[in-house]
Formats: sequence, C-alpha cells, structure tokens
Amino acid sequence: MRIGIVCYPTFGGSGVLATELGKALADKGHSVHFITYQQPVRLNVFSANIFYHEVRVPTYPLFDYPPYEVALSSTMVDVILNHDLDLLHVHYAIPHASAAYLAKKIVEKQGRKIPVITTLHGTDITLVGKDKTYAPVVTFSINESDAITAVSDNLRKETFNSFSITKDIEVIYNFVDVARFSKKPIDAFRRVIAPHGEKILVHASNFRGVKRVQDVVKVFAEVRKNLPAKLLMVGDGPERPVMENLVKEFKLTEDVRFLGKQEQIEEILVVSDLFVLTSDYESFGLAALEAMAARMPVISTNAGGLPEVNLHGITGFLANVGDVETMSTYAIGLLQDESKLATLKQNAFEQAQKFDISNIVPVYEKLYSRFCRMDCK
Ligand code: GMT
Repeated sequence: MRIGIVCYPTFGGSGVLATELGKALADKGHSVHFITYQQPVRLNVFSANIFYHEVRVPTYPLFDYPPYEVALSSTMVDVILNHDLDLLHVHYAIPHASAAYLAKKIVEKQGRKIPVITTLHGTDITLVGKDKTYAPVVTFSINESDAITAVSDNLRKETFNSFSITKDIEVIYNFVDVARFSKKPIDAFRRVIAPHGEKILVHASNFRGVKRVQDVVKVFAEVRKNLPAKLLMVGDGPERPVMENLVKEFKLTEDVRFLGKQEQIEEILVVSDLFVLTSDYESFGLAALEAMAARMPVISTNAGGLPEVNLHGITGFLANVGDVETMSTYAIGLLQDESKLATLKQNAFEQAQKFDISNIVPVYEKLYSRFCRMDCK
C-alpha cells in the first residue's frame, strides 16, 4: 500500500507512535509518506520505502498567523496525486483531520478518492479539542473521517462524551517495540548515575501542566527520605523551571538530574528501577509502556487510560491524581522489597509484550485494507 502519515514531528507521544508505525509499515514493504513540517524525531533510519515531505509555510507581512493548515492540505493534495497514495492516516485531530478533509475534497474534484483515517491521541480531545474555539471543526472533521481510532477505551468514551460523534470509534492501543526496549543494561552507565547502588527513578514527558511534574519531585523527596535513590527527569517543557526550583527547595540537587530530550531513551530505562507518571490525564501513557518494556514497574495516577496499561498491584501501582502520599508509600514499599520489585519488573515486561508492535501493526493493516482500492496490496 502507499500510505500517507500526517503527525506532529516532535517528541510528543502521538508523533512517536505515528513515526514508529510508519517505520514498521515500511519494514513490511509498504511505501510510507510522512507529511510533516519537520523531520519526525524518531525518523532516524534510512529505508527505501520511507519518504518525507516537508510542509513549508510561506510567510508574508500580512500574516500575523501563517496559514499552516492551508499549506498542509496543499501538500497532502500534492503527495496524494504525485505519489498515488491509497490512503491518508492522520494522527492527532487538530488540525490534521480538518486539513485532510479539505485535501480529500480537492482531489475528489479531480476524480480521485482518498480514504482518511484519523487516530485520536488524547489532548486533541480532552484539552484542546474541547475548547469551543475548535470544537465545531474537530467534531465535523472526525465525523467526516472514513475511520476513527482511539488509543484507549477511555479515550473512545471521552470522545463520545465530549463531541456529537456519529460513527463508531475503534480502539487500537498504542504499541512498543519490546525488542528495542529490552536491551541488556550497561553496568557502567548505571554506575555513573548511581555510583553507590542507589535505586533509580525515572520520569519522561514534555513537562506540560497536564503531567503534574511537581508531584514527581514530591514523590521522589519522600522516597529519598527513606532510601538512597536518584531521579532522572527526561524531556523538557514549560514546567521545568518550577521543578528545578522545587528540587533546590528540597535540597535534592545532588540526586535529581535533568537530562533534557533524549532520543535513545531505552538506554536510560534499562538501567532504572521505577517509572513515575503523575499526570492529571493520560489517554494511554506511551511513556509508561516504553518503561514497562524495559522491565520497569510504574507508579502512576489512575487517570484516563492509565489503568488499561498499568495494572494495579501487578505491573506497578495506581493512585488518585495529586495523592503524593499514596504514590510515595507504594514507591518506598516496592523499592525496599527486592523480591516484590523483581516480580513487578517481570510482570511489567509481560504486560508490555501484549502491546508489542508485532500485535498492533497488523490491526492497522487490516483497518487500511477495508478502505483500500481494489489494486492496492
Ligand atoms: O502527552 C502529551 O502531552 C503528548 C501527547 C501527544 O499527543 O503527543 O500524548 C498523547 O498521546 C500519546 C500517544 O497516543 C498518549 O500515550 C498520551 O497518553 C497522550 N497524552 C495525554 O493524553 C495527555
């Protein structure tokens, strides 16, 4: 098949998932055309089946807001026609689903049909999409998609609750390439981070408000009172200065490292012991799944789709949003009990295997084949 993938090229989960999906489809022999405003961060491999089309947004003094969506639709039209695409798969509704609708209508005038599949990822529905400014367009463009998928059952329900959706939404869970994340840990690397055998806790995100990253630091502060430990903060974003101040206030600068954005996150995860995710909401929590594939149990909130991924008492523990005390108690109890930690590490790995790329990519292929023209393979 010739598949167009539209996504955010940044470190966000939706872009990561879309890029990994495109790479996997290319490995299976499909031609994959990424249409984005910059090279996706995880698109770090060469493949004869992968093509990258940059959306350029020309500026003009009149434009206070350069019309990105118009440029995106026009690029989609160009790629659909010049590369004879079989379908467009857009990740994150805003503005990708509405831009795809426009492109679809334009090529239709030229006698060309292009199915559009929209995958909802979370904040496109729960935070941004719900905003009255966007909601009418989001509702319309979701309904106009030929197929709609959501990355968890919770997100599917949230979408039906928040918008007047007239079509079914299929749940296709996020996935992880377990083989990539279950590497052998490099002991020397672990010794650099935790020279005295301290336990290593990790958080990875874009440090936005929804992640409640201050709670990660608060949980760590409690853990640190009870045992020797280090915290690695992977990523970057608006809440970083607030957290750095909190780390100073708690006198934890020696024990907390801000690593910034990391492409090879698996190297960090495999030497660590516990992943902490304190979000207000997560449609799924791809970062937690990647940690589980690296044999890390997860302490998380029970918000959104997290309970579908992190199983309470089995792969980690869940607590209410903001309940730092309970999350700390679980973390301390687990890190002080080697045998329990080993069991949960193994359970986390086994749970991650259920979401392995080899199980989920064929589900997308099956979905595509329902909309594909007769002649596509
Ligand atoms: O979490 C973010 O802020 C990034 C965001 C995105 O759209 O890139 O992530 C969302 O999509 C991921 C992939 O499907 C999910 O794993 C995340 O849970 C979801 N984030 C939220 O719902 C807050």
